[in-house]
Amino acid sequence: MKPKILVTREVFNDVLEYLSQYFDVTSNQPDLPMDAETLAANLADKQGAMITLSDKIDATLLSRCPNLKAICNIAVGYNNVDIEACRKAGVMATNTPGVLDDTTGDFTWALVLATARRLTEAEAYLRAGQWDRWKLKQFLGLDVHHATLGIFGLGRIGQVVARRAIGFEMKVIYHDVRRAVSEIEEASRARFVSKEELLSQADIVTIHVPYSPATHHLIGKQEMERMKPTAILINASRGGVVDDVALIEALLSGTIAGAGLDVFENEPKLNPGFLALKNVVLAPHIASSSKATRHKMAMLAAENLVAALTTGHPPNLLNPV
Ligand code: 8YV
Repeated sequence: MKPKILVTREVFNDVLEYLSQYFDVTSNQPDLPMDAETLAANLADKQGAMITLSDKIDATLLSRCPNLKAICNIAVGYNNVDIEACRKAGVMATNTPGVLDDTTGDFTWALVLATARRLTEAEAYLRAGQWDRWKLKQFLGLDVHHATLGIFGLGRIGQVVARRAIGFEMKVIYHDVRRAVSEIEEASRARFVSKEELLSQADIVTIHVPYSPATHHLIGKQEMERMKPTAILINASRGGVVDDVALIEALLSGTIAGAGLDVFENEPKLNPGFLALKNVVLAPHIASSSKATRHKMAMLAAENLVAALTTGHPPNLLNPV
């Protein structure tokens, strides 16, 4: 008998076909929302699952799934999974590192340019039929070329973002919990600075750190007050790294000039304060969403699941014992 697995969200057909060679697959192709109770009920008799960031895996859920051996996240970030609880329950947890760095880095630049040059604000004005004449001082924005880019987190995605900045002839500074090795600093042409220096010197602050209790509200009221009033803040990492209430206040009061956001606290129910603001570019957590990359992510999660349940050694194991 094939092991039973659950795929919690709609995935590509060929990924399901691949999984079906090894498993008895229950999949949520209609993509119906699954609350904690539905997820637990569906997982109760399964040995494995392919999940997304909306599926919370904690000790309570695991206690209801005695057969579970592997949880494979279709994401590089895994703050939706309690890794320690998985370890205690003997459940392997995996993620999808590497395959989405370039695509997420590209999208970060879409946010940088759209925010700096006020693209969505200008488009809304045009679509509303308000464009009656050319004006010299219309939608004056921030120059990206030759500006100072401040990167929080020079990991895989932060490095991609830094390398893209070379084309804009920018000065790149970064801050991280640990200083990067010199090869990475050279390839990124990035200089290590303190958190305070980064905030006060950067024209564009972009965040590329994972979410954890240590990075909760890494950027809050105080940090925004250290930024230049002309600066913009970009977040394509995780909601919760930025204090959304403080950000809305900073955008309203002119503490900073603008923000480009792909992620929010309490997704998908973002703070309605954002919707009333003109100086913010908003996206529904799509930074990794190119056709090719989302396919690679789903296939890598599937490969992790197959390896976990057939060999016990998935390539992207997060909780080795
Ligand atoms: C995913 C992401 O699309 O990989 C991550 O950590 O944030 C995105 O690329 C999302 O998490 C889907 O689960």
